[in-house]
Amino acid sequence: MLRTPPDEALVAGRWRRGGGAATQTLDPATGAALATVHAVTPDEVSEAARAAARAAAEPQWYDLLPHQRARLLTRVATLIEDNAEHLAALQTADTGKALTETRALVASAAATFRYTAAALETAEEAITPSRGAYVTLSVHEPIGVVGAINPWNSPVASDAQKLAPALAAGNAVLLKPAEWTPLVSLALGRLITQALGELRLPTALLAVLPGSGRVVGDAIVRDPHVGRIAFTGGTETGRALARTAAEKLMPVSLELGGKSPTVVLADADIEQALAGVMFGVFSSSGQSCIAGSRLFVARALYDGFVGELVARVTKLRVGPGTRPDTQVAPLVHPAHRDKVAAYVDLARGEGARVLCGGAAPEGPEYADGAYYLPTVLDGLPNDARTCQEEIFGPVLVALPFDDEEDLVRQANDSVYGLACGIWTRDHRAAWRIARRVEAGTVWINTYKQFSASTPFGGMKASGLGREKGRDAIRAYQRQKSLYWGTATTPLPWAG
Ligand code: TXE
Repeated sequence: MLRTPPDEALVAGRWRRGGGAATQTLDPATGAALATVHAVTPDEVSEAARAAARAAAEPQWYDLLPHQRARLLTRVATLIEDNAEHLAALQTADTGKALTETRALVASAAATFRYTAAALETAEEAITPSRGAYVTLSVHEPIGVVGAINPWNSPVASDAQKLAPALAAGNAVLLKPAEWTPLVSLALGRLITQALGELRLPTALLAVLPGSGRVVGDAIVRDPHVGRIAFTGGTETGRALARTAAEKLMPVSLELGGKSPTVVLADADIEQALAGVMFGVFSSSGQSCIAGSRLFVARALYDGFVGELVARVTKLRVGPGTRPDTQVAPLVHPAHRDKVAAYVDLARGEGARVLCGGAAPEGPEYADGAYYLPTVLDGLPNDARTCQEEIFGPVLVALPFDDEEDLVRQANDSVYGLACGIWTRDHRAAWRIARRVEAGTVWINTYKQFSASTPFGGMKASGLGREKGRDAIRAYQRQKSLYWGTATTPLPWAG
């Protein structure tokens, strides 16, 4: 029996029912109601932000040395590991994702906390080369209060990617989960408050504030105590948020959408490429910013490769996330499934061939869930809307290319620049293409691998800034320079 967290938000260090509107979260596999969650109000956001600012300034937190703050992160990592099955089941119920995927996301959340603790303990400040009678140091200090705003697709992992470095940096954090999927963030918040309590740290260092983006998200961004925003979500939302942040001259990091090219060269290992292309776009039912949703195949291979791909895609197992053999689980919400279906209708209108999928699966086991069949389209030019806009569902569009120039031109002909996959045995071609494609991450003979130690983020309309890696902590700090005079003679104006 799945335990859902109580209907309580974490405001100013205390768990209590939010004073805003109630929403029902749904299990997208069945359409059944999972839990009721009350949103917080803008006044509660303000209360949480004030309390967070006080907590961030309290000596028992502010004065901790890095290795002491790291203890909080390692404790959270252990608590996540101890509760891994529960968190994975909760995320599967809330987002629909397959258990194999949510288990991996929970493991990655724990790894992020553990890695960030190690990075924190080993991060060094700089003594810069002196150019006079002084010693110069460059040091980093917390910002104070950070807002972390996340979407619905991978909450536990995207929460950890922001919370771990923001806390490591010495801040307090206001976390806003997405409207459709608040449960895992609320459960994670409980674990972090437990760790804060055990270490006798102020619980107001974390707030978990469910509610809509328009009301709660906006209140977080505008709050005068909030000095930095870390955002993952849609490009238009990110742009709007950056405009508000500009008024406050507040730094933002934006992890936004993508329409990532995945490229099969003529000499590719076909078996690997077929599996990699399918995994790259259809895992998470395509609801992944890094989904390899535009497939470019060398023209000589095109018909054979796409034909075999379609034969295999039709055999992918579609089912509830809880079934161990499910490969393509339901989408997050019926409304999102309808949006994806509308995109496929648009593709038909643009003249696409629907090679497989293009509909919800039939049968009583799918009737009440937000299912959509994995879909392969082709026959469209790269400037069609279907090839340019992020669909965020199990929809792949295939295009041929003639040569490397043609490939790079088409791959870069996109507002996005998040990721790219290259399948080839030619290491020189892989190198050339990897360096020429505008993408924050390039995978060569692999796809969707992720590591806590490797920076992640987008170019162009895919975002600003990087998450993960050693530098993630620094992105949540302010840099300060210190000059320490060593002269025994007075400055020129003395006397
Ligand atoms: O994202 P939103 P949505 C893409 C994907 C998807 C589309 C819309 O194409 O179909 O975006 O998804 C909060 N001020 N991606 O509607 O609206 C919101 O409450 C402050 C790509 O879910 O961007 C949620 O917590 N916050 C993506 C978060 O922002 C605001 C992942 C994201 O919501 C706000 C998800 C505001 N004015 C969707 N408005 C990826 N790159 O992984 C909304 N929010």
